[in-house]
Amino acid sequence: MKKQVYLASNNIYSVYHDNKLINCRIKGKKLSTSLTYNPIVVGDFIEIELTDNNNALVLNRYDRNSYMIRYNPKRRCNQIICANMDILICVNAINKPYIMEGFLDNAICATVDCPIIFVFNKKDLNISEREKRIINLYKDLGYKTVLTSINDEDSITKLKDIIKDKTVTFVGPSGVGKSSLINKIIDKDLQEVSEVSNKSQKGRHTTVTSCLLEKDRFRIIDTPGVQTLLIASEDPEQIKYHFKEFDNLGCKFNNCNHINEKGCKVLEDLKNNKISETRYLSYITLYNDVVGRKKW
Ligand SMILES: Nc1nc2c(ncn2[C@@H]2O[C@H](COP(=O)(O)OP(=O)(O)OP(=O)(O)O)[C@@H](O)[C@H]2O)c(=O)[nH]1
Ligand SMILES: [Mg+2]
Ligand SMILES: [Zn+2]
Repeated sequence: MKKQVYLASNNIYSVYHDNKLINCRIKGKKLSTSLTYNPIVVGDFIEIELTDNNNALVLNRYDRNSYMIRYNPKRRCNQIICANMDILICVNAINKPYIMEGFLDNAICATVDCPIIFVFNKKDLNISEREKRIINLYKDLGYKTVLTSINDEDSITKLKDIIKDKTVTFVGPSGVGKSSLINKIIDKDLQEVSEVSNKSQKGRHTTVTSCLLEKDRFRIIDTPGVQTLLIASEDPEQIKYHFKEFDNLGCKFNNCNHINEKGCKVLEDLKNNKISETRYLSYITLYNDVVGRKKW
């Protein structure tokens, strides 16, 4: 039987069978298809075999249509966060906590084979010039951006229109309001939410495991807040292609990495303010991250 994973925790994967959640475990120790340490994530489709009414064995995992991936520094390997979504919704708050620019760029790099949309939540709070500039930067780059507040019905309707009839994943730092938005969209008090600390302005990591929630025309994966989203280990020479404003073909040499090469079109565009300094800085940080990691 082919099933989709709704919850994944401690190597137990929950799927719906006969309208109830049942627990699945991997048959044997490892899935042959897995290269990351977590072989199955929420959103994955798996082939299962029932062992009784409440339990099943996982026989296989189907190929993913899309996924989100990051580097896990503790385990020193890549980690898949979620799979098979139609849209990745990167949620940030315009205030409390304020936006970490690098996070947005890392989220773009982490999203494989599906579009990313930026939601800026808590628009009822004061917005600073800095936050305005950041939002406009991503809008001008061509990313869909939506400003929301759980207290503003019109903005929730706007978000609903974008995500209905699709499977979407909400990712973002802790405390930005992912679960609050989901509660607004799906059901009043489905997901636990808690206040951002006044002192540190950080969230309290209220959501601790990812889960797929559905109601009517909405299917949303809620994920725990992530403070840093390190780029997955890949060929450092590929990172430049995640930056859509980089004129990779306009460079003198087709293997240019836009770091200190003479006649580099990207460096020229940077000098002429055609490329934002913060975006370029993000690129260099990501590039050095991956190169540095390869050394040890
Ligand atoms: N002012 C304001 N506060 C909001 C809004 N949305 C959420 N909050 C508050 O922000 C706090 C954090 O919300 P959560 O939904 O728990 O945030 P989260 O992103 O799910 O956090 P984690 O589960 O820790 O990743 C709560 O106190 C919410 O009431 C909003 O639109 N405006
Ligand atoms: Mg949450
Ligand atoms: Zn170049």
